[in-house]
Amino acid sequence: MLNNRTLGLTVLVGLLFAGSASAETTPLSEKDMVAVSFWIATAMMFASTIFFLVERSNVAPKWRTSMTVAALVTGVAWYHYTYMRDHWVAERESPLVLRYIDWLITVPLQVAEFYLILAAIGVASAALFWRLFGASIIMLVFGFLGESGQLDAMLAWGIGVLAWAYIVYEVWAGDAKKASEKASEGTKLAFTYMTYILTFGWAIYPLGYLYGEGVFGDEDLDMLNIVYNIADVVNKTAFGMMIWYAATVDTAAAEAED
Ligand SMILES: *C/C=C(C)/C=C/C=C(C)/C=C/C1=C(C)CCCC1(C)C
Repeated sequence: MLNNRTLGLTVLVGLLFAGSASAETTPLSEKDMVAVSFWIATAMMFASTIFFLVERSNVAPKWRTSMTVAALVTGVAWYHYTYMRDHWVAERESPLVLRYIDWLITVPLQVAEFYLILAAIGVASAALFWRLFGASIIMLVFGFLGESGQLDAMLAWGIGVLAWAYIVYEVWAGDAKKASEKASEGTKLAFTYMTYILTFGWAIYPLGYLYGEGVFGDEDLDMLNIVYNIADVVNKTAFGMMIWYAATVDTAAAEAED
């Protein structure tokens, strides 16, 4: 049987091997702030993955799956960031395809994370999961079609925003909010963080898109990438930290009861 520590170490070694695939990097210019933001995001994804895996064994068992999912989100992002940063440094061009491949995996994982929180407050259903999942895929597909120029950029943005707004509506207006009031302190916290992340954390992305389309002046791929990189750190690392914090609050409360 694998214990948590062995599991964590195995994943770490695997990640290091995967990362060495892109170890041959183009020199980094001190003027290239976008590249610097790619490097910082890469390191943060890596560090948070290790942190979530190790901390997993310090929280109550019912929170462990959430910690695992948080680690998968940052782990998958870490893997893609090692390539995205090279793509940027070598080409000075947006790693559009890599970015969307990453989101196509990490966004559904995040939806699964939301689902676990909704399940903890007792309002989750398979139908709700599929609605959130479906809306998130529509959002990403239209974002990709718009950014890659296969569809009118603003039309695609509008459809993407509608799909996102629907997700926001589901978590604010559904039964979840009311049901969460009866939940434990930690679960209540996790639910509140989730609503904030979905509303404010996810809002950073459609803003970054507008920089790329030149809505705020010239088309600005530097700002597009910096904004997306910040958004990823907020939504993946910081959200994972929030889940971890909620889990530790709940774990401490359960221990005090014993
Ligand atoms: C870890 C990656 C995450 C949480 C990515 C989230 C991405 C979004 C919330 C993207 C949203 C977009 C819209 C709301 C409008 C269309 C353009 C997108 C795809 C950037």
